[in-house]
Order: sequence, then structure tokens, then C-alpha cells
Amino acid sequence: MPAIRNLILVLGDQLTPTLTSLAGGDPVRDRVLMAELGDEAGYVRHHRKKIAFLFSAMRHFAAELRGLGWTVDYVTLDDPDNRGSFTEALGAAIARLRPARVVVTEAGEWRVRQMQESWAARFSLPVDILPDERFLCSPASFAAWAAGRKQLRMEYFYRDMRRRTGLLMDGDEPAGGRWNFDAENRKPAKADLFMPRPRGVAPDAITREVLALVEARFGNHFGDLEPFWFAVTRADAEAAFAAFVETALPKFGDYQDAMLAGEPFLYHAVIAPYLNCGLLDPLAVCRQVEAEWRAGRVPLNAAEGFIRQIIGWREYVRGIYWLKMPGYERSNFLGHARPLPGFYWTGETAMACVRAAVTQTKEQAYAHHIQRLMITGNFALLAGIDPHELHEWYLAVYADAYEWVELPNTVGMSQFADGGLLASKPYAASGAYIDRMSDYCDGCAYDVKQRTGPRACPFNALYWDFISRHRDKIGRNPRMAQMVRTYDKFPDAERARIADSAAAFLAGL
Ligand code: FAD
Ligand code: DLZ
Ligand code: SF4
Repeated sequence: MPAIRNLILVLGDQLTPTLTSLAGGDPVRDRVLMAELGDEAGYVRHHRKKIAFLFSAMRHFAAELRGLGWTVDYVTLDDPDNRGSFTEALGAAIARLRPARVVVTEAGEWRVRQMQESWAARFSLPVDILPDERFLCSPASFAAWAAGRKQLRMEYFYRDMRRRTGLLMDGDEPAGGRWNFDAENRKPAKADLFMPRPRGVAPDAITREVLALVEARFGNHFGDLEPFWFAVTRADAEAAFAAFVETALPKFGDYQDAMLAGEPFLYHAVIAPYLNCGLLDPLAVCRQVEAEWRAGRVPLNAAEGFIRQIIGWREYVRGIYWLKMPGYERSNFLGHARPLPGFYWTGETAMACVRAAVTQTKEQAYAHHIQRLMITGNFALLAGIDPHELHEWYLAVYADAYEWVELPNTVGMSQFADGGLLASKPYAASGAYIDRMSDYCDGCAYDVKQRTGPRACPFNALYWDFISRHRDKIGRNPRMAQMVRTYDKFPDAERARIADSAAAFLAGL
């Protein structure tokens, strides 16, 4: 047998055949290593559906690579020699195969990147760490953009990305004469018989085997394993995206901020699990969406809204992550320390909006952005939940969650724990916002119109209590200063009732 030249370790979120580590390799002389790892499944206790999704997608990707001529050493979770960590899996493979060098594409998470950087010394072998070119903006390029700016506003980064990619550009000008159509994207939705559904896939034999493995090994993790309908191959992920483009994209913009009881997906794409593990390519999906608009099949506010999420928000939060790690994960500007309430795991609360968001999270490993930001995130912000505990919750419960994308969204956007680096103001809202954007309040035990008292919507007293508690820290923002002034105009007795209602509710958590 010829000597192995490069041992290429492919991580679970690197399921892309054009990955830099594979693109420079040679299927005849090199060997690919992939491993299902107890440490990766357990560093936070990931949702069982997420683990099953990733293991099945990894197994299908190994088959895809074999089809392309690669030899893949694939270590399953139940392999008796599996010791559970990237470092041990790599060490065992090096001992077995004696490669001349190790090649990896840089890990998405700081934690794993530290491991990668330790391997050359540990194994006395050259280790090439190649850039991850599936992203459109490298950490270095983001740092250059950020250097010298007082505020790192997503909107300006996004405009640069539009210019760089040429997406939705007419020469030097944004298509339609505006960069951003967000103001048109705030319609509340109505229940509709023709509501689109994400395209699901029945589990094949590989997925069924993984489901049995996850059932046996991760019984104590959160979340329902079945029904399992995620795509686990590139072809099925592409078909799911095509179905979204056809059935939901035209209304994606209009209803981006809407929420409806019993409608977990609305007009969202449900593609983040596929993008983040490498089954879909971010630039390719944006080009497809632009083509739909140019062909007159979707309105500009939908195409622009979608493309902004990907080349704007997705790239921007990754840039912030690498700019601020390590340390960002411990941000706690508002000094919040309350433990995460148990209903984040059970859904057992009388608050209909929180119950709906948590229940569908348990069932689907999915909630859309406004549920994450304005229901579970907003509640935690108002209630003063420890942002690190909340971060671990978000990282565990969603099929699309990886620290590089989850952490800035949680700590920065949703909890204002970085002091406003990412968000211009805290995403804090009372029940009135939830009532305007959803139909949850119609079926709730609480009354959204009442501010205080036992039947009042808890978001109301908690909102005003939050404004009062943090007036010194948030009052510099003009929009928050306005809320502080409103609070100050409440009669003394009303302010006392707000404090009492908030305290009584929090004491009962
Ligand atoms: P759509 O609404 O259809 O949007 C299309 C795509 O745009 C998404 O698939 C995603 O790739 C991208 N996108 C949209 N918003 C964002 C955003 N704010 N940041 C980054 N990408 C975005 N997204 C993750 O991918 N992983 C996470 O772990 C994650 N954690 C979050 C935690 C909190 C507290 C919040 C407020 C948001 C989080 N998001 C996360 C962002 C967003 O909620 C999800 O990307 C989105 O809900 C995924 O569903 P979708 O594919 O249907 O998205
Ligand atoms: C999230 C995850 C899980 C649950 N399991 C594995 C695994 O068994 N093997 C693997 O290679 N990757 C897994 N991952 C993804 C890794 O955690 C991911 O590659 C890092 O988070 C990226 O830095
Ligand atoms: Fe949520 Fe308050 Fe509406 Fe109930 S009344 S659904 S708690 S916002």
C-alpha cells in the first residue's frame, strides 16, 4: 500500500466537497478522516434531532466523498476504539496511517480552532490549517473593515458586501435605488390554508440507524427525535431550498417579523442547518434568489431581505465572533445573573408565546428569528437571565446552532450583553409588540392590555422594570431615553405597582 501523504480531517460542519482541505488534496495519495464524537455531542447537551441530523449528514457526506474516489476513515460513535474527542481521533488515525502531514480547514469555533493549533506540537507533524472559503468575508478582512470604526453597524458592512459580491447591484447603485427594504417587511401574518411548509425527507436506512443510535446514547438530552424530516444530503438540501424559493420566498420579506400560533415556519427558509454544516453554499443560494427577482418571480423586498440575512447578518456575526473571541462568551454588560427558568426546557408556562416557542423548539429543533429574538430572547433580557446560561441553551437547542453564529446573536443582538457593540439598542419589548406581530395573546391566560396585577401579561411589568433598572446603562440611546422619560411620567403609585408586579413574577420563576 502506498504511504499516505496527507491525512485530511473533515469536521462535522465541513460537509462540502470543495472545502479547502479537500480541494488541494489527492484522493489517491491522501486519506480523509471523519469522526462522530461524544465530546462534540456533549460539550453542551445538543438537541437529539440536531445530533441525528449531523451524524446522518456526516455519514451521507462520507458516502459522497467515496463516490468521488476518496478513501474515508469514518469513526462511528459506537466504534469501540472511539475515545470521543477530535484530538484522540486524530492521534489514533496518525498512529494507524502514519501520514506525512495533517491538513484541516479552520474550525468554525474558537474552542476547536485551539485544538487544531495544538496538534503540530502534540503529534510532531506539520499541520496545515487552511482558510474556510465558504464564507464571503474572512476574519482578517472583517477586522480590517472594523479597524478604526467607533460603531460596527451591520448596515454599512452589508453595503460593502453587496458591492463586493455584486449581488442586487445595478452598476455602482443598489437595485431599486435603495439598499434596504426592511420598513416594508413588518406585516403581521394571518392564518392561511396555503401556508407553505418546508420540504421534508423521509428517513432512509442510514438515518434510521443514526436515529436508533441517538435514541440509545442520548436519552438524557433535550428534544424530540421524531418526526425526523431534515434533508441529510446535498441533493435533498438543494431540493428543500428550491421548494422554499417556489413557495415561500415571494412573501419572505413581508412576513419576516410575523409570528403565528401553530405555524412554526411561516415563510422562512429553514435552511440554516444546511448552510451551517456545508450542504448549501451561501453565495449560490443568494445568486439563485437574485435570479428569481431578475426573472420577475419574486419582489425586490423579498430578495433583498433574504440576501441581507446571508451576506449581511450571517457574515457580520461571524466577523464579530472572531474579532471578539476569546472573552466574548463571558460578556455581561447588564450584570444579569438569574438562572434560566425550567420552562425553557419543558415549555410549561402560562405565557402562550413562550410556551409556543419552546414547544416547537423541543419538537423541531427550530424556531424562526423573531421567536428567538422577541420571545425567548426578549423574555430572558427583561427577566435578567444570566447571558452565559442562555447562550448555552441556544447553542444546544437549535439544529443550526454553532457558536460562531449563535453567540453574537445571543450575547450581542438579543441580550445587549456586549454593551451595544452589535445592536444599536436592546431588543426589549412589552406585550404590545408581541400582540401586534402575532396571534399568541388571543389564546393566553394573561391579559396583554394589563400592565400590572396577577393577570397582567408578564412582559409588561418586566419591560418597565427593565427600563427603570437599567436607565443609566441604556438611557444614552435616544430611543431608550424616550422610554425612560415615559416611565418617569408614570405616577409614583403606578411605578410602585410595576416594581411589585415584576418582583412577584420573578420570585415565582
Ligand atoms: P430565514 O429567516 O429563512 O433566513 C435565511 C437565512 O439567513 C438563515 O438560514 C441564516 O443563514 C441567515 N440569517 C438570518 N438571520 C441571521 C442572523 N441574525 N444571524 C446569522 N444568520 C442569519 N442562526 C444560526 O444559523 N445559528 C444559530 O445558532 C442562531 N442562533 C440565534 C440565537 C438568537 C438568540 C437569535 C436572535 C438568532 C439566532 N440565529 C441563529 C439567527 C436566526 O434566528 C436563524 O439564522 C434563523 O432563524 C434560521 O432559520 P431560517 O433558515 O428559516 O432563516
Ligand atoms: C456539533 C457537532 C456534533 C454534535 N457532533 C460532531 C461530531 O461528532 N463530529 C464532528 O466532527 N463534529 C461535530 N459537531 C460539529 C463540531 O462541533 C464543529 O465542527 C465545530 O463546532 C466547529 O468548530
Ligand atoms: Fe405572551 Fe403576554 Fe401575549 Fe401572553 S399576553 S402571549 S405572555 S405577550
